[in-house]
Amino acid sequence: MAKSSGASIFPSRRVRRTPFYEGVTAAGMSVCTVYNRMILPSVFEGEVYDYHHLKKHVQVWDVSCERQVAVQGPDARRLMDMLSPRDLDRMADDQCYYMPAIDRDGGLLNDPVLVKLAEDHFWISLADSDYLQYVLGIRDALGLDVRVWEPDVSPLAVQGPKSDDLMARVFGDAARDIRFFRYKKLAFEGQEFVVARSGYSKQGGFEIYVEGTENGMPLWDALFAAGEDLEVRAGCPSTRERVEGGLLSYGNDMDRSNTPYEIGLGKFVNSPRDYIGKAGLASRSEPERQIRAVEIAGDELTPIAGIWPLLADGRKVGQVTSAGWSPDFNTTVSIAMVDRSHWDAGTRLEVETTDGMRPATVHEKFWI
Ligand code: THG
Repeated sequence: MAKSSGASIFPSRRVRRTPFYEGVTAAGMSVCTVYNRMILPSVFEGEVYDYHHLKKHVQVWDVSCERQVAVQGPDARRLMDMLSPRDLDRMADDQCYYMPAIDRDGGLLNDPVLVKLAEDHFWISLADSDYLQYVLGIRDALGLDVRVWEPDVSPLAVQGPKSDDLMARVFGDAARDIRFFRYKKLAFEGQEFVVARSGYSKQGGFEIYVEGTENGMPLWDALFAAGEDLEVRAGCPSTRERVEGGLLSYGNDMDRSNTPYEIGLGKFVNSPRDYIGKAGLASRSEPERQIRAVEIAGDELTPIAGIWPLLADGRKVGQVTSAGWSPDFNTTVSIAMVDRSHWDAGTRLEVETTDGMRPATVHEKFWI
């Protein structure tokens, strides 16, 4: 008999609830995970239902767990210049940058979105790792005059093809004019929020950086009231959709053993400054392995939890780190780290899944 997975999470201050907790519970959150020590919904109606709905309509996602590290003060830019491999000189005042965060050796510590609020004020929108402590350590070691803290800011994502219509109804037509990875400060009930065109899906959409826990549920309710005829639903990042799109997940697809070059972010290693890790990275710019899209043959597999080894002639040449059945492409799509010797498009491999060996093929590109 299959083991029950019917356990629930014990209430605790260590596992934080979000400002939208009441909303996601009422909307039928059926599975959740923990990310940056905060609840992150994983499933509402069902993984396949949620996936199709995301691609057809519009969803509101509680991604509060994308916590911000706020960096503000006279030395804010000096601190960011130490942390960022990406050149910040041309970053506009209303811009967001996908930024590899690295240690001295070039090992990845996080892959945040950096939001520039002002010359002396940034938010680092984190993936799942305790990067705040690293930032504090660098600040204190260098004795910089800058405040570093976790503000009461909780991103709420609006994703899907009808995102523009829903956002225009709640924030006005100005939302439609926001460009990719840019933001505007838009008002809801007298409160101004940073609203960016970004998000962890390839379906288009926005992220509202909701400041003030008390503002969470009024905004949540307004989005659902305004979007009824758009068939708005509560949603969350979809593993299959983000794997189709090649969106990486820190802790799954990469960790400190990887460099930005290995995960395809070499293009974001371009800062002229002497940032931490510059020398370490310099010797690692020709990686021996890299992220690849890999198609796995056969029918739907038991979900991955951990890694699936990739083999060529019985020898390990990589590992699959994220995978899921794609209803639209009628195959199992995956993200893998593959050795140079076997990373060319079309290379045929074998993957040791939870359900046994399966044929696998390195794809030219991700699916969407
Ligand atoms: N939004 C915000 N914060 C976040 C995420 C987010 N923090 C955690 C996590 N997601 C960080 N990781 C990513 C991974 C991919 C992208 C954003 C954050 C992403 N990538 C696009 C792509 O690869 O196509 C665009 C990258 C670019 O070229 O600029 O969007 O989602 N606030």
